[in-house]
Amino acid sequence: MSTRPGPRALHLAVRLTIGPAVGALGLAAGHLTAALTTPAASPVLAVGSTVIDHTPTPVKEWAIAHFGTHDKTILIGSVLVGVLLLATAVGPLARRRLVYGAGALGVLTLVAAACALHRPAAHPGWVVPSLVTGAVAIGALAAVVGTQRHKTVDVAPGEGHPTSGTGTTRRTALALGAVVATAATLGETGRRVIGRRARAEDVTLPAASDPAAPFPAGIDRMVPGITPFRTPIDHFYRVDTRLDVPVVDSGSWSLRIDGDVAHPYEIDYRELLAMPMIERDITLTCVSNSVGGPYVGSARWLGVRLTDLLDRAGVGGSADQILSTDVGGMTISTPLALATDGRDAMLAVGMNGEPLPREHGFPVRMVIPGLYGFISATKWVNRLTLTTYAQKRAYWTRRGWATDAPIRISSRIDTPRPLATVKAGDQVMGGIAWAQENGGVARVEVSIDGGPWTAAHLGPSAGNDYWRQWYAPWHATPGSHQLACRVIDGAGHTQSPMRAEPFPSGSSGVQSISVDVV
Ligand SMILES: Nc1nc2c(c(=O)[nH]1)N[C@H]1C(S)=C(S)[C@@H](COP(=O)(O)O)O[C@H]1N2
Ligand SMILES: [Mo]
Repeated sequence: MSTRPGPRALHLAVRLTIGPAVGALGLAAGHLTAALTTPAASPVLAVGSTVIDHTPTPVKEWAIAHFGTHDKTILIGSVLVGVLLLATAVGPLARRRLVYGAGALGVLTLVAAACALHRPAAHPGWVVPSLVTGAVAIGALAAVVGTQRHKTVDVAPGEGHPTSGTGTTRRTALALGAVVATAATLGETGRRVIGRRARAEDVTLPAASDPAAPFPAGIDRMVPGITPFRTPIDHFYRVDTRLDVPVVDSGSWSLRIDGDVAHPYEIDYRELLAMPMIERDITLTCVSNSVGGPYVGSARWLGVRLTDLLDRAGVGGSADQILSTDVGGMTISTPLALATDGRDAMLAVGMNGEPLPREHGFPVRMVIPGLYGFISATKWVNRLTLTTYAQKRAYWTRRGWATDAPIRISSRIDTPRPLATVKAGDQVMGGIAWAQENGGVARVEVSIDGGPWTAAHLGPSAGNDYWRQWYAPWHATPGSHQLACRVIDGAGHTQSPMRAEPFPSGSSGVQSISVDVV
Protein backbone atom coordinates (compact mmCIF):
# COMPACT_ATOMS: atom_id res chain seq x y z
CA MET A 1 0.00 0.00 0.00
CA SER A 2 1.25 3.41 -0.87
CA THR A 3 0.20 4.94 2.44
CA ARG A 4 2.39 2.52 4.36
CA PRO A 5 5.56 4.11 5.71
CA GLY A 6 8.72 2.94 3.99
CA PRO A 7 11.26 0.97 6.00
CA ARG A 8 13.39 4.08 6.58
CA ALA A 9 10.55 6.13 8.04
CA LEU A 10 9.57 3.13 10.13
CA HIS A 11 13.14 2.71 11.39
CA LEU A 12 13.21 6.36 12.41
CA ALA A 13 9.82 6.26 14.12
CA VAL A 14 10.81 3.16 16.09
CA ARG A 15 14.18 4.66 16.97
CA LEU A 16 12.58 7.89 18.26
CA THR A 17 10.12 5.86 20.32
CA ILE A 18 12.79 3.85 22.16
CA GLY A 19 13.75 6.65 24.58
CA PRO A 20 10.21 7.71 25.55
CA ALA A 21 9.14 4.05 25.96
CA VAL A 22 12.01 2.99 28.22
CA GLY A 23 11.80 6.38 29.98
CA ALA A 24 8.11 5.82 30.69
CA LEU A 25 8.86 2.34 32.01
CA GLY A 26 11.53 3.75 34.32
CA LEU A 27 9.27 6.55 35.54
CA ALA A 28 6.43 4.10 36.18
CA ALA A 29 8.75 1.80 38.17
CA GLY A 30 10.08 4.78 40.14
CA HIS A 31 6.56 6.06 40.77
CA LEU A 32 5.45 2.67 42.06
CA THR A 33 8.50 2.47 44.33
CA ALA A 34 7.66 5.91 45.71
CA ALA A 35 3.99 4.99 46.07
CA LEU A 36 5.00 2.12 48.35
CA THR A 37 7.37 4.31 50.39
CA THR A 38 7.20 8.13 50.05
CA PRO A 39 4.91 9.32 47.24
CA ALA A 40 6.40 12.83 47.19
CA ALA A 41 9.79 11.28 46.27
CA SER A 42 8.38 10.01 42.96
CA PRO A 43 10.53 11.42 40.14
CA VAL A 44 7.48 12.84 38.35
CA LEU A 45 6.12 14.50 41.49
CA ALA A 46 9.53 15.73 42.63
CA VAL A 47 10.27 17.32 39.25
CA GLY A 48 6.73 18.72 39.09
CA SER A 49 6.99 20.25 42.58
CA THR A 50 10.35 21.78 41.69
CA VAL A 51 8.75 23.30 38.59
CA ILE A 52 5.94 24.73 40.75
CA ASP A 53 8.40 26.31 43.18
CA HIS A 54 10.37 27.93 40.37
CA THR A 55 7.46 29.08 38.23
CA PRO A 56 7.31 32.88 38.21
CA THR A 57 4.26 34.21 40.06
CA PRO A 58 2.58 35.71 36.93
CA VAL A 59 2.77 32.36 35.12
CA LYS A 60 1.39 30.56 38.17
CA GLU A 61 -1.49 33.04 38.45
CA TRP A 62 -2.20 32.64 34.73
CA ALA A 63 -2.28 28.85 35.13
CA ILE A 64 -4.62 29.04 38.14
CA ALA A 65 -6.90 31.45 36.26
CA HIS A 66 -7.00 29.33 33.08
CA PHE A 67 -6.75 25.75 34.26
CA GLY A 68 -8.39 26.15 37.66
CA THR A 69 -8.22 23.04 39.77
CA HIS A 70 -6.92 21.06 36.76
CA ASP A 71 -3.63 22.95 37.07
CA LYS A 72 -1.99 20.00 38.85
CA THR A 73 -3.00 17.44 36.22
CA ILE A 74 -1.85 19.77 33.46
CA LEU A 75 1.47 20.36 35.20
CA ILE A 76 2.14 16.64 35.65
CA GLY A 77 1.14 16.06 32.02
CA SER A 78 3.52 18.79 30.84
CA VAL A 79 6.40 17.43 32.88
CA LEU A 80 5.82 13.95 31.42
CA VAL A 81 5.57 15.26 27.86
CA GLY A 82 8.72 17.37 28.36
CA VAL A 83 10.76 14.50 29.75
CA LEU A 84 9.55 12.05 27.11
CA LEU A 85 10.35 14.55 24.33
CA LEU A 86 13.88 14.93 25.69
CA ALA A 87 14.09 11.14 25.80
CA THR A 88 13.53 10.87 22.02
CA ALA A 89 17.26 11.58 21.71
CA VAL A 90 18.06 8.34 23.56
CA GLY A 91 17.26 5.95 20.67
CA PRO A 92 19.43 7.66 18.05
CA LEU A 93 22.24 8.05 20.61
CA ALA A 94 22.03 4.40 21.61
CA ARG A 95 22.27 3.43 17.96
CA ARG A 96 25.71 5.01 17.80
CA ARG A 97 26.77 3.47 21.10
CA LEU A 98 24.62 1.99 23.82
CA VAL A 99 26.48 3.96 26.49
CA TYR A 100 25.54 7.26 24.86
CA GLY A 101 21.88 6.41 25.18
CA ALA A 102 22.38 5.08 28.70
CA GLY A 103 24.30 8.26 29.55
CA ALA A 104 21.42 10.45 28.38
CA LEU A 105 19.00 8.47 30.56
CA GLY A 106 21.49 8.76 33.41
CA VAL A 107 21.50 12.55 33.12
CA LEU A 108 17.68 12.69 33.21
CA THR A 109 17.74 10.40 36.25
CA LEU A 110 20.22 12.63 38.05
CA VAL A 111 18.03 15.67 37.45
CA ALA A 112 15.07 13.83 38.99
CA ALA A 113 17.21 12.67 41.94
CA ALA A 114 18.45 16.22 42.52
CA CYS A 115 14.87 17.54 42.50
CA ALA A 116 13.81 14.87 45.00
CA LEU A 117 16.77 15.60 47.29
CA HIS A 118 16.03 19.32 47.28
CA ARG A 119 12.43 19.03 48.42
CA PRO A 120 12.20 20.82 51.79
CA ALA A 121 11.41 17.69 53.83
CA ALA A 122 13.62 15.28 51.87
CA HIS A 123 16.20 12.90 53.31
CA PRO A 124 18.79 10.92 51.32
CA GLY A 125 16.35 7.98 50.94
CA TRP A 126 14.29 10.16 48.59
CA VAL A 127 16.75 9.44 45.75
CA VAL A 128 15.79 5.75 45.70
CA PRO A 129 12.75 6.06 43.38
CA SER A 130 14.86 8.09 40.92
CA LEU A 131 17.62 5.48 41.02
CA VAL A 132 15.03 2.77 40.34
CA THR A 133 13.80 4.87 37.42
CA GLY A 134 17.32 5.14 35.98
CA ALA A 135 18.18 1.47 36.48
CA VAL A 136 14.94 0.21 34.94
CA ALA A 137 15.13 2.63 31.99
CA ILE A 138 18.74 1.75 31.20
CA GLY A 139 18.08 -1.98 31.60
CA ALA A 140 15.09 -1.73 29.24
CA LEU A 141 17.17 0.27 26.77
CA ALA A 142 19.84 -2.43 26.69
CA ALA A 143 17.20 -5.11 26.16
CA VAL A 144 15.45 -3.20 23.36
CA VAL A 145 18.72 -2.37 21.61
CA GLY A 146 19.58 -6.05 21.92
CA THR A 147 16.55 -6.92 19.77
CA GLN A 148 18.00 -4.69 17.05
CA ARG A 149 21.46 -6.23 17.09
CA HIS A 150 20.22 -9.76 16.77
CA LYS A 151 20.25 -10.49 13.06
CA THR A 152 22.34 -7.69 11.67
CA VAL A 153 25.65 -8.63 13.27
CA ASP A 154 27.24 -9.34 9.93
CA VAL A 155 26.06 -6.11 8.34
CA ALA A 156 27.65 -2.70 8.76
CA PRO A 157 25.64 -0.35 11.00
CA GLY A 158 22.92 1.47 9.10
CA GLU A 159 23.31 -0.71 6.03
CA GLY A 160 21.25 -3.68 7.07
CA HIS A 161 19.69 -5.73 4.30
CA PRO A 162 16.22 -4.20 3.72
CA THR A 163 14.35 -7.42 4.50
CA SER A 164 16.22 -8.33 7.67
CA GLY A 165 16.14 -4.61 8.67
CA THR A 166 12.35 -4.63 8.52
CA GLY A 167 12.33 -7.83 10.53
CA THR A 168 14.41 -6.35 13.33
CA THR A 169 12.35 -3.17 13.27
CA ARG A 170 9.28 -5.29 13.72
CA ARG A 171 10.89 -7.15 16.60
CA THR A 172 11.94 -3.86 18.19
CA ALA A 173 8.47 -2.40 17.72
CA LEU A 174 6.97 -5.44 19.45
CA ALA A 175 9.45 -5.09 22.32
CA LEU A 176 8.54 -1.40 22.62
CA GLY A 177 4.87 -2.30 22.73
CA ALA A 178 5.59 -4.65 25.64
CA VAL A 179 7.63 -1.94 27.36
CA VAL A 180 4.84 0.63 27.03
CA ALA A 181 2.19 -1.82 28.23
CA THR A 182 4.30 -2.68 31.28
CA ALA A 183 4.88 1.01 31.95
CA ALA A 184 1.14 1.67 31.86
CA THR A 185 0.46 -1.23 34.24
CA LEU A 186 3.14 -0.19 36.74
CA GLY A 187 2.13 3.48 36.54
CA GLU A 188 -1.54 2.68 37.12
CA THR A 189 -0.61 0.37 40.02
CA GLY A 190 1.40 3.21 41.56
CA ARG A 191 -1.54 5.58 41.18
CA ARG A 192 -3.86 3.07 42.87
CA VAL A 193 -1.43 2.38 45.70
CA ILE A 194 -1.23 6.11 46.40
CA GLY A 195 -5.01 6.38 46.24
CA ARG A 196 -5.43 3.47 48.67
CA ARG A 197 -2.95 4.93 51.15
CA ALA A 198 -4.75 8.27 50.98
CA ARG A 199 -8.04 6.78 52.19
CA ALA A 200 -9.41 8.58 55.18
CA GLU A 201 -8.30 7.47 58.61
CA ASP A 202 -11.04 6.57 61.03
CA VAL A 203 -10.94 9.05 63.90
CA THR A 204 -13.66 10.15 66.29
CA LEU A 205 -13.79 13.83 67.10
CA PRO A 206 -14.91 15.22 70.44
CA ALA A 207 -17.92 17.52 70.70
CA ALA A 208 -17.27 21.26 70.84
CA SER A 209 -17.21 22.83 74.30
CA ASP A 210 -18.09 26.08 72.55
CA PRO A 211 -20.43 25.05 69.73
CA ALA A 212 -21.60 27.19 66.82
CA ALA A 213 -25.17 28.47 66.77
CA PRO A 214 -27.68 26.27 64.91
CA PHE A 215 -26.98 26.61 61.20
CA PRO A 216 -29.75 28.52 59.42
CA ALA A 217 -31.31 27.05 56.29
CA GLY A 218 -30.02 28.85 53.21
CA ILE A 219 -32.05 30.00 50.23
CA ASP A 220 -30.59 27.23 48.04
CA ARG A 221 -34.02 25.85 47.15
CA MET A 222 -35.63 29.18 46.54
CA VAL A 223 -32.98 30.33 44.08
CA PRO A 224 -31.96 27.48 41.76
CA GLY A 225 -28.33 27.75 40.66
CA ILE A 226 -27.16 29.68 43.72
CA THR A 227 -24.11 28.49 45.69
CA PRO A 228 -25.21 26.24 48.58
CA PHE A 229 -25.08 28.04 51.92
CA ARG A 230 -22.61 25.45 53.23
CA THR A 231 -20.09 24.00 50.78
CA PRO A 232 -20.18 20.19 50.67
CA ILE A 233 -16.66 18.86 51.33
CA ASP A 234 -16.23 17.30 47.89
CA HIS A 235 -17.11 20.64 46.27
CA PHE A 236 -14.75 22.65 48.42
CA TYR A 237 -12.02 24.32 46.35
CA ARG A 238 -8.47 23.11 46.83
CA VAL A 239 -5.43 25.34 46.39
CA ASP A 240 -1.96 24.29 47.49
CA THR A 241 1.53 23.67 46.22
CA ARG A 242 1.33 19.88 46.62
CA LEU A 243 1.06 17.53 43.64
CA ASP A 244 0.28 14.58 45.89
CA VAL A 245 -1.96 14.63 48.94
CA PRO A 246 0.19 14.29 52.06
CA VAL A 247 -0.74 11.16 53.99
CA VAL A 248 -0.19 11.94 57.65
CA ASP A 249 -1.05 9.38 60.26
CA SER A 250 -2.75 10.97 63.28
CA GLY A 251 -0.81 8.67 65.62
CA SER A 252 2.57 9.98 64.51
CA TRP A 253 1.51 13.62 64.04
CA SER A 254 2.57 16.27 66.49
CA LEU A 255 2.68 20.05 66.56
CA ARG A 256 5.72 21.89 67.81
CA ILE A 257 5.44 25.44 69.09
CA ASP A 258 8.78 27.21 69.30
CA GLY A 259 10.72 30.37 68.51
CA ASP A 260 10.18 33.43 70.66
CA VAL A 261 8.27 31.64 73.42
CA ALA A 262 9.00 31.04 77.11
CA HIS A 263 8.18 27.31 76.99
CA PRO A 264 8.52 25.61 73.63
CA TYR A 265 6.53 22.38 73.57
CA GLU A 266 5.15 19.64 71.40
CA ILE A 267 1.59 18.37 71.44
CA ASP A 268 0.26 15.20 69.82
CA TYR A 269 -3.13 14.56 68.24
CA ARG A 270 -4.64 12.88 71.30
CA GLU A 271 -3.61 15.75 73.57
CA LEU A 272 -4.91 18.28 71.08
CA LEU A 273 -8.31 16.56 70.93
CA ALA A 274 -8.48 16.70 74.74
CA MET A 275 -8.31 20.52 74.72
CA PRO A 276 -11.44 22.71 74.70
CA MET A 277 -12.89 22.80 71.18
CA ILE A 278 -14.62 25.65 69.43
CA GLU A 279 -16.92 25.22 66.45
CA ARG A 280 -17.35 28.09 63.96
CA ASP A 281 -18.85 28.81 60.54
CA ILE A 282 -16.08 30.40 58.48
CA THR A 283 -15.65 31.26 54.81
CA LEU A 284 -12.23 30.45 53.37
CA THR A 285 -11.02 32.62 50.51
CA CYS A 286 -8.00 32.30 48.24
CA VAL A 287 -6.02 35.39 47.33
CA SER A 288 -5.79 33.99 43.78
CA ASN A 289 -9.53 34.22 43.35
CA SER A 290 -10.43 36.77 40.70
CA VAL A 291 -13.65 38.73 41.05
CA GLY A 292 -16.49 36.30 40.39
CA GLY A 293 -14.08 33.33 40.65
CA PRO A 294 -14.46 29.88 42.26
CA TYR A 295 -11.79 29.87 45.02
CA VAL A 296 -14.03 30.54 47.97
CA GLY A 297 -15.80 28.02 50.19
CA SER A 298 -17.65 27.94 53.48
CA ALA A 299 -17.71 25.27 56.14
CA ARG A 300 -18.29 24.57 59.80
CA TRP A 301 -14.90 24.08 61.44
CA LEU A 302 -14.07 22.36 64.72
CA GLY A 303 -10.77 23.09 66.41
CA VAL A 304 -8.66 24.41 69.26
CA ARG A 305 -8.25 28.14 69.72
CA LEU A 306 -4.87 29.27 68.47
CA THR A 307 -4.50 31.58 71.48
CA ASP A 308 -5.00 28.62 73.87
CA LEU A 309 -2.02 26.91 72.25
CA LEU A 310 0.10 30.08 72.15
CA ASP A 311 -0.69 31.03 75.76
CA ARG A 312 0.62 27.70 76.96
CA ALA A 313 3.94 28.51 75.25
CA GLY A 314 4.08 32.09 76.53
CA VAL A 315 4.74 34.29 73.49
CA GLY A 316 7.71 36.64 73.91
CA GLY A 317 7.81 40.33 73.14
CA SER A 318 9.71 40.46 69.87
CA ALA A 319 7.68 38.21 67.57
CA ASP A 320 5.48 39.79 64.90
CA GLN A 321 4.97 36.68 62.75
CA ILE A 322 3.68 33.16 63.23
CA LEU A 323 5.61 31.05 60.76
CA SER A 324 3.71 27.81 60.29
CA THR A 325 5.29 24.81 58.60
CA ASP A 326 3.59 21.81 57.03
CA VAL A 327 4.78 18.22 57.05
CA GLY A 328 6.47 18.79 53.67
CA GLY A 329 8.46 21.78 54.92
CA MET A 330 6.26 24.37 53.16
CA THR A 331 5.86 27.59 55.16
CA ILE A 332 3.10 30.14 55.61
CA SER A 333 3.37 33.43 57.49
CA THR A 334 0.62 35.02 59.59
CA PRO A 335 0.73 38.43 61.26
CA LEU A 336 0.75 37.64 64.99
CA ALA A 337 -1.25 40.76 65.83
CA LEU A 338 -4.14 39.79 63.51
CA ALA A 339 -4.16 36.14 64.54
CA THR A 340 -4.49 37.09 68.21
CA ASP A 341 -6.82 40.11 67.98
CA GLY A 342 -9.84 38.23 69.29
CA ARG A 343 -10.98 36.61 66.04
CA ASP A 344 -11.69 32.87 66.05
CA ALA A 345 -8.28 31.69 64.83
CA MET A 346 -8.02 27.93 65.32
CA LEU A 347 -6.14 24.75 64.68
CA ALA A 348 -8.93 22.85 63.02
CA VAL A 349 -9.45 19.09 63.17
CA GLY A 350 -13.00 18.90 61.81
CA MET A 351 -14.85 20.21 58.76
CA ASN A 352 -18.64 19.99 58.34
CA GLY A 353 -18.91 17.46 61.16
CA GLU A 354 -16.22 15.12 59.84
CA PRO A 355 -12.49 14.79 60.45
CA LEU A 356 -10.59 17.00 57.98
CA PRO A 357 -10.27 15.27 54.63
CA ARG A 358 -6.64 14.69 53.59
CA GLU A 359 -6.97 17.21 50.74
CA HIS A 360 -7.91 19.86 53.26
CA GLY A 361 -5.17 19.22 55.78
CA PHE A 362 -5.71 16.06 57.83
CA PRO A 363 -5.00 15.72 60.67
CA VAL A 364 -4.71 19.43 61.60
CA ARG A 365 -4.80 22.74 59.74
CA MET A 366 -5.05 26.40 60.64
CA VAL A 367 -8.20 28.39 59.94
CA ILE A 368 -8.32 32.12 60.61
CA PRO A 369 -11.39 34.12 59.68
CA GLY A 370 -10.90 37.25 57.61
CA LEU A 371 -7.43 36.49 56.22
CA TYR A 372 -6.70 34.99 52.82
CA GLY A 373 -5.73 31.31 52.95
CA PHE A 374 -2.13 31.91 51.88
CA ILE A 375 -1.38 33.78 55.12
CA SER A 376 -3.58 31.82 57.47
CA ALA A 377 -4.86 28.41 56.48
CA THR A 378 -1.83 26.08 56.71
CA LYS A 379 -2.86 22.50 55.98
CA TRP A 380 -0.99 19.48 57.38
CA VAL A 381 0.60 21.91 59.86
CA ASN A 382 3.19 20.53 62.29
CA ARG A 383 5.05 23.55 63.59
CA LEU A 384 4.35 27.11 64.67
CA THR A 385 7.40 29.30 65.11
CA LEU A 386 7.05 32.70 66.74
CA THR A 387 9.47 34.91 64.85
CA THR A 388 9.75 38.18 62.93
CA TYR A 389 9.25 39.08 59.27
CA ALA A 390 12.80 40.46 59.32
CA GLN A 391 14.19 37.08 60.37
CA LYS A 392 12.17 34.51 58.43
CA ARG A 393 10.38 34.68 55.10
CA ALA A 394 7.67 32.20 54.23
CA TYR A 395 7.07 30.54 50.85
CA TRP A 396 4.83 33.24 49.34
CA THR A 397 6.60 36.13 51.05
CA ARG A 398 9.73 35.15 49.14
CA ARG A 399 7.66 35.29 45.95
CA GLY A 400 6.59 38.86 46.53
CA TRP A 401 3.09 38.36 47.93
CA ALA A 402 1.78 40.68 50.66
CA THR A 403 2.28 39.72 54.31
CA ASP A 404 -0.78 41.61 55.55
CA ALA A 405 -3.72 40.41 53.49
CA PRO A 406 -7.21 40.74 54.92
CA ILE A 407 -9.86 39.36 52.56
CA ARG A 408 -11.23 42.10 50.33
CA ILE A 409 -15.00 42.45 50.39
CA SER A 410 -16.52 40.95 47.28
CA SER A 411 -19.63 39.45 45.71
CA ARG A 412 -20.35 36.96 42.97
CA ILE A 413 -23.23 36.30 40.59
CA ASP A 414 -24.01 32.54 40.54
CA THR A 415 -27.15 32.71 38.45
CA PRO A 416 -27.66 33.38 35.61
CA ARG A 417 -24.29 32.13 34.34
CA PRO A 418 -22.21 34.54 32.24
CA LEU A 419 -23.33 34.44 28.57
CA ALA A 420 -26.42 32.41 29.48
CA THR A 421 -29.57 32.59 27.38
CA VAL A 422 -32.50 33.62 29.55
CA LYS A 423 -36.25 33.65 28.81
CA ALA A 424 -37.93 37.05 28.70
CA GLY A 425 -40.14 37.86 31.66
CA ASP A 426 -39.69 37.82 35.44
CA GLN A 427 -36.30 36.38 36.35
CA VAL A 428 -34.16 36.06 39.47
CA MET A 429 -30.45 36.70 39.74
CA GLY A 430 -28.58 35.49 42.78
CA GLY A 431 -25.21 34.77 44.30
CA ILE A 432 -23.02 35.18 47.34
CA ALA A 433 -21.18 38.04 49.01
CA TRP A 434 -18.65 38.32 51.81
CA ALA A 435 -17.24 41.09 53.96
CA GLN A 436 -15.43 39.46 56.86
CA GLU A 437 -13.42 42.36 58.19
CA ASN A 438 -15.90 45.17 58.84
CA GLY A 439 -19.06 43.87 60.38
CA GLY A 440 -20.13 41.42 57.71
CA VAL A 441 -22.41 41.90 54.72
CA ALA A 442 -24.81 44.76 55.35
CA ARG A 443 -26.22 45.07 51.87
CA VAL A 444 -25.90 43.70 48.35
CA GLU A 445 -26.90 45.79 45.36
CA VAL A 446 -27.47 44.94 41.72
CA SER A 447 -27.42 47.03 38.60
CA ILE A 448 -28.90 46.17 35.19
CA ASP A 449 -27.34 47.64 32.05
CA GLY A 450 -25.41 50.20 34.10
CA GLY A 451 -28.61 51.55 35.68
CA PRO A 452 -29.07 52.58 39.32
CA TRP A 453 -27.88 50.25 42.10
CA THR A 454 -30.84 48.68 43.85
CA ALA A 455 -30.92 46.52 46.96
CA ALA A 456 -30.97 42.73 46.63
CA HIS A 457 -32.62 40.45 49.20
CA LEU A 458 -30.22 38.81 51.64
CA GLY A 459 -30.32 35.20 52.76
CA PRO A 460 -29.86 34.36 56.49
CA SER A 461 -26.68 35.20 58.39
CA ALA A 462 -24.33 32.61 59.88
CA GLY A 463 -22.10 35.31 61.35
CA ASN A 464 -19.77 37.95 59.95
CA ASP A 465 -17.02 35.47 59.13
CA TYR A 466 -19.35 33.65 56.76
CA TRP A 467 -20.64 34.52 53.31
CA ARG A 468 -24.20 35.59 52.70
CA GLN A 469 -26.46 34.44 49.88
CA TRP A 470 -28.48 37.09 47.99
CA TYR A 471 -31.06 37.28 45.22
CA ALA A 472 -32.77 39.97 43.20
CA PRO A 473 -35.79 39.66 40.91
CA TRP A 474 -35.47 41.48 37.59
CA HIS A 475 -37.58 41.89 34.51
CA ALA A 476 -35.83 40.46 31.46
CA THR A 477 -36.65 42.08 28.12
CA PRO A 478 -35.42 40.58 24.80
CA GLY A 479 -31.88 41.54 23.85
CA SER A 480 -28.44 41.51 25.45
CA HIS A 481 -28.13 42.70 29.06
CA GLN A 482 -25.41 43.43 31.58
CA LEU A 483 -25.93 42.30 35.18
CA ALA A 484 -23.66 43.51 37.99
CA CYS A 485 -23.56 43.16 41.78
CA ARG A 486 -21.64 44.71 44.66
CA VAL A 487 -21.52 44.37 48.44
CA ILE A 488 -21.54 46.98 51.18
CA ASP A 489 -20.07 46.03 54.57
CA GLY A 490 -21.20 46.81 58.08
CA ALA A 491 -18.95 49.87 58.24
CA GLY A 492 -20.49 51.31 55.07
CA HIS A 493 -17.64 50.49 52.67
CA THR A 494 -18.79 49.68 49.15
CA GLN A 495 -17.02 47.01 47.08
CA SER A 496 -14.49 48.92 44.97
CA PRO A 497 -15.08 49.10 41.21
CA MET A 498 -11.29 49.50 40.72
CA ARG A 499 -9.98 46.42 38.95
CA ALA A 500 -6.96 44.76 40.56
CA GLU A 501 -5.30 41.43 39.80
CA PRO A 502 -4.91 38.91 42.65
CA PHE A 503 -1.17 39.62 43.02
CA PRO A 504 0.00 40.73 45.57
CA SER A 505 -2.90 41.21 48.00
CA GLY A 506 -6.15 40.08 46.37
CA SER A 507 -8.34 41.04 43.44
CA SER A 508 -10.85 43.86 43.38
CA GLY A 509 -13.45 45.15 40.99
CA VAL A 510 -17.12 44.54 40.32
CA GLN A 511 -18.38 41.48 38.44
CA SER A 512 -20.52 42.29 35.45
CA ILE A 513 -21.90 39.57 33.20
CA SER A 514 -23.66 39.55 29.85
CA VAL A 515 -26.78 37.50 29.23
CA ASP A 516 -28.99 37.08 26.17
CA VAL A 517 -32.71 37.35 26.72
CA VAL A 518 -34.96 35.69 24.13
N1 LIG B 1 0.43 23.23 53.63
C1 LIG B 1 -0.21 24.09 52.84
N2 LIG B 1 -1.26 24.75 53.32
C2 LIG B 1 -1.94 25.62 52.56
C3 LIG B 1 -1.55 25.86 51.23
C4 LIG B 1 -0.41 25.16 50.73
O1 LIG B 1 0.01 25.32 49.59
N3 LIG B 1 0.22 24.27 51.57
N4 LIG B 1 -2.27 26.74 50.46
C5 LIG B 1 -3.03 27.77 51.17
C6 LIG B 1 -3.95 28.50 50.33
S1 LIG B 1 -3.26 29.52 49.18
C7 LIG B 1 -5.29 28.45 50.50
S2 LIG B 1 -6.31 29.49 49.68
C8 LIG B 1 -5.91 27.48 51.41
C9 LIG B 1 -6.90 26.61 50.68
O2 LIG B 1 -7.41 25.64 51.50
P1 LIG B 1 -8.26 24.45 50.89
O3 LIG B 1 -7.41 23.80 49.84
O4 LIG B 1 -8.63 23.55 52.00
O5 LIG B 1 -9.48 25.09 50.25
O6 LIG B 1 -4.95 26.64 52.00
C10 LIG B 1 -3.76 27.26 52.39
N5 LIG B 1 -2.99 26.28 53.10
MO1 LIG C 1 -4.83 30.81 48.38
